[in-house]
Amino acid sequence: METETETQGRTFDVARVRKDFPVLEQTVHGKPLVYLDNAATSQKPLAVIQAEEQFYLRDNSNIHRGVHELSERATRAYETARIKAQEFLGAKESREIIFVRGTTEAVNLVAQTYGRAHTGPGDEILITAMEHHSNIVPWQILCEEKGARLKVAPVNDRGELELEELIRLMSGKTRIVAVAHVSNVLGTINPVRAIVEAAHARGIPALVDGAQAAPHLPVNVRELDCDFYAFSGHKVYGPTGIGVLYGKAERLEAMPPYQGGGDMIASVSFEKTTYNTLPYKFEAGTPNIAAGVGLGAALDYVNAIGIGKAAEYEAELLDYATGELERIPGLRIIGTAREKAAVISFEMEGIHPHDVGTVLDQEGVAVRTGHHCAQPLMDRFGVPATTRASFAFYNTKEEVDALVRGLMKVKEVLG
Ligand code: C6P
Repeated sequence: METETETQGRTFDVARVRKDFPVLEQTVHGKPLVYLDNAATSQKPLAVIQAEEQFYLRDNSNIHRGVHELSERATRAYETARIKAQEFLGAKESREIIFVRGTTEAVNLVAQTYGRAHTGPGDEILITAMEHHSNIVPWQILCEEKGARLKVAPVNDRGELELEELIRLMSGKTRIVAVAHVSNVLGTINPVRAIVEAAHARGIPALVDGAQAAPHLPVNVRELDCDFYAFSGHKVYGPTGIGVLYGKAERLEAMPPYQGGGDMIASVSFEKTTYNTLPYKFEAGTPNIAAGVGLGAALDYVNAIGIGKAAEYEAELLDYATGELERIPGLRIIGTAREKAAVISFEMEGIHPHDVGTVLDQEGVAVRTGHHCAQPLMDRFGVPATTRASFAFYNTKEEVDALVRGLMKVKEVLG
């Protein structure tokens, strides 16, 4: 008789994929590790680990500065990663790819440059109720500084964005619309193409927080037509400390620089400094070069897997896990959008999420508990915290079964 994994294997060879992730082959508290905290950070395939290692073993040098062989190699590797990111996002030009530390820095960059240049007293910044703190707080800082107002579009009880309300909130005072492509708590996939279109029809630029989308959905910034798109390397099977801000060239050209320092200048004198061309104008100082190289390897890896195929497989896992969790008495799933990525937040009647997570950990099952950096969304659903299981293409239905067994244990111990 074939196992569940073998059945899945006809379309997606998860057993083979898992071999690429050495970290998955371990026991935790004497139980096989079941890693379901992928929305926080995903695990890294050997190809990524080796790319970073090889960089430090062979090519380590600073970039854009030296004429020597190592510096040229390092520069080539870093700039090749930029082209890979360009292709991954379907951007028109590689100079539209700004390397940053992650999604958080990308949003702060836009708020502090585009935002500061275009926002004044009485203006509005429009976001949604399902944003991560990193797509809320940078805008609040801007609003506070400029005397502007943060407007928030609501979500319904299923955790879907109320699109008509969002569009109704767009006004002549709106300076930017900033929305998550996929919610890190609810898994909701937002209709970003429609949002961008509505914003543009009113002359408003749009930023998309793609932190939870880039690892799970095919993304094409030219089709979305968004002005800015941000994602983090560490969620897309790459290293921490590197991420991407995509911006349309004409927007980036018109923006003031973010930070001052080396590499972002064309010339410096005490009287006047002129700035470098794109993308370097926004990349002051020595970046995380090895992580950039690792991100390039991660994008190669994801392309080889095929993000569309991975998305189909993850959708299958989501269906299975949703069905299994719904059968557990007293468990309520928060976030039941029709368009959903493989993230399941839930609460268990009478049991604090922190205790759920602690018991699951003893069973080898890693989930995240807490407010998931989305406190306003917790308030919207009237909960202080949730337990969240988030899946990647290396997870299996057997691991979903292990989660369910762990939750039965939680009920036995704490229920
Ligand atoms: N969410 C989670 O467990 P950084 O930390 O810069 O790589 O990504 C920030 C971020 C921005 N937007 C969304 C939608 C996110 O989910 C995250 C990170 C993690 O949900 C860590 S809090």
